[in-house]
Amino acid sequence: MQADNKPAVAVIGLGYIGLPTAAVIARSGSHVVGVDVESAVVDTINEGRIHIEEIDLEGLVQGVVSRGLLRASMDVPQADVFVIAVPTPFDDEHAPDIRFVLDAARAVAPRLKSGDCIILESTSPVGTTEKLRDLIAKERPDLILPGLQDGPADIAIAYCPERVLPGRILEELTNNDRVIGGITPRCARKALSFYRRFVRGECITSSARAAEMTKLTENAYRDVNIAFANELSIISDRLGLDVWEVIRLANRHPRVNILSPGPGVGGHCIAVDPWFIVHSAPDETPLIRAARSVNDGKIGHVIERAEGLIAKTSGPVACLGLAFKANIDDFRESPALKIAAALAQRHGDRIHVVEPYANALPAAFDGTNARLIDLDSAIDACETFIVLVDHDLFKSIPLDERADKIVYDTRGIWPDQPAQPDKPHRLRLAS
Ligand code: SAJ
Repeated sequence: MQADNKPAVAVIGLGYIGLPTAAVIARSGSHVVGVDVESAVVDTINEGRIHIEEIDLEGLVQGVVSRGLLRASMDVPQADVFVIAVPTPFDDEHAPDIRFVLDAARAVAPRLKSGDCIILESTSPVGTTEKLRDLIAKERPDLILPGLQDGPADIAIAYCPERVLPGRILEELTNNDRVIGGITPRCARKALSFYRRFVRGECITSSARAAEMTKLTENAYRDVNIAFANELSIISDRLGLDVWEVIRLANRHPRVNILSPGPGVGGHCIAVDPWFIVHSAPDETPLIRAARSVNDGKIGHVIERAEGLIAKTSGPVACLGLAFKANIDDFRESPALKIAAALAQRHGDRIHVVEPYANALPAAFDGTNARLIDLDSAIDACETFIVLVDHDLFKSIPLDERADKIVYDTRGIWPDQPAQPDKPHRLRLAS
């Protein structure tokens, strides 16, 4: 414990969640050591710079590093609280891979002393926090661990999922409610006293298993609801209806709130986490599994519809956007990128990509003749527009600059797009 009674903290994993978390904790006055296996990441942070894009993060990191409250290291130090925020990917069979969590626990084990608290924040299948506890028990037989023996434990272990939205991470880290699941109620209370130092949202305590399931449930809920919207868009296309109008009208019902269809679901959370639930209860998850398949299937549907449009038109085609969602520079697991790259593979000479967040076309376009161009050039050169991402830049194109375009709008950003006589105007729908 520091002289001012604030806990010394180690944050293991300095990615999209770990780095902002480390910086926010440091801002509250604790000395934080961020640990990462990448030496380049460690060096960057120690220079007060950052290796990821997130609004306001660079200034915060610069401030806490220069005040000596945050430093990065490749080694786990001694600390009072250890926060683990490492990736939990899945393998080819969609089975969760918790290897990095267990590696982190192994690295923490030798540093533990009585009174310490370990908190896992990585999205994890139910039971992972107990596996982490079991690993520590093996590595440190000298310590009493929670839930294994009667009486007070030496170490508190809890699960507290992150819930932040990329692009709003700093605000949501502080203001969102947090679910804090202890292996025992004592563990939960210990972790609660830590989070209260920097979280303004409400902190609710529960068990580690319930907290693990809560995180998976949140993202599966969103996936299922987006799948409903995507299925509606395909039904509307079949029936010749404007899906955006149908949703707008249905949402006027006081208990209906349909999400937005799109070209598919991207990112590393919503398209991944539902599989963790399916994997742990394969026979009980037909709905969650079907949602995944509808959302993944939407990509192929959009490619097929776009192909039809390209076949009916001539001249250059502008694909608007590559990011997995609006106003971010993250292209990983992006449906927009998959669609634009598939079109480029088949019609490279005609495909022009507009992506304000890219300096060059990603590797998926290698070997194609597709070109990255700016929006003004696309407006001048392309008669056909395929909207794949709802970036503000695209939304702001006024009607008079696009009225004569043939538009396939998978995001519904231009509801005022006029029908063109002899042009397939229905393709402006998210069909
Ligand atoms: N999308 C749609 N239609 C919609 C909403 C989203 O097609 O109506 C698509 C987006 O375009 C994107 C994907 O879904 O491709 C996911 O985007 P998102 O903004 O819904 O979510 P993420 O992946 O950026 O962040 C989610 C959040 N979870 C929930 O909203 C339940 C965030 O709070 C989590 O912290 C994050 O996952 C995570 O790390 O788990």
